[in-house]
Amino acid sequence: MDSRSIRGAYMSIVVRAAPIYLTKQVIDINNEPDPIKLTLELEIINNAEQDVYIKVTSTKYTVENPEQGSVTAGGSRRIHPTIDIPQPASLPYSDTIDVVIEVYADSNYTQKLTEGTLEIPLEIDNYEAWASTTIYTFDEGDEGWTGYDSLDSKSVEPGGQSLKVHADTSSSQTVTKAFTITSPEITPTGSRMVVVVYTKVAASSKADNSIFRASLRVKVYDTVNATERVLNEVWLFYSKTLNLNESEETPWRKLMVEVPSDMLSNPIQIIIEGELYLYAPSPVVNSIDLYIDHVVIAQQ
Ligand SMILES: [Ca+2]
Repeated sequence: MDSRSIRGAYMSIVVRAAPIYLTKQVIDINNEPDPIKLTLELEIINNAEQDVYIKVTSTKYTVENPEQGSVTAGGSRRIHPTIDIPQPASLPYSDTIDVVIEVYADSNYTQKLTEGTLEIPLEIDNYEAWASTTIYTFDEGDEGWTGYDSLDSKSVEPGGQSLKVHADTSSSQTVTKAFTITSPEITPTGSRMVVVVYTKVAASSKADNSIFRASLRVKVYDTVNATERVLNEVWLFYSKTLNLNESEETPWRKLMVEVPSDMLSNPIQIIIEGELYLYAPSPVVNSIDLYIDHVVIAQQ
């Protein structure tokens, strides 16, 4: 995956964050609980000659799952710390989250080797209430979006629909399916554009020790210059193992990104691309479905 932003190097430990954290993390307040739960995706690359253990803390906010486990010598692993942010009293709300990456030599987190801090700018607002906002619900059809497999009755809006991408195994034990879902052309109307995408994934296993992965990237494409930029990338299933007759469906998750202002000169398209991966240890029909719904294009 394209994880380009190196935000800190601690001895020979490198932390890479998704591209969005280079700029700003936007959070749309709609459907958020209190506290808001912000899950980050960070890649820890351990170039040291010893295994290390990673703990994630913050001086400002509570990290729900601070102890993130080991990263082997010479290896890398993606971690997903969740940060609790109390609902602000008024909107818009701006702050900077300090994400402290602590590196330990032991699994009891007592021998600290080093630490470093990622500063992630944050803005919380009701983007759906911005003056110029389009919401694609897909409840009446695909609304000009392409690249999905079918419309499905799972929906953020009760009784509505979403876009679905499907993959399954049959005789082959490993299946990898890439997909690219593209919006209709969108004309920028102001100086800011925030994009919110609701997504979920569901997997079903017909054999013990089946493995599922699902990754997703949000990109913006300049239709005049034919250039594109990755705005965010996440794993919905990082490496999910299910056994015979087990299934799992995530809740709806929100991907929230701001389109950089220098990409707002020409008509753009939002591209949601990703990869589904399945492994079945025997020739059975394992399946995985990824859903896209309630895409908000907020402008002001
Ligand atoms: Ca819908």
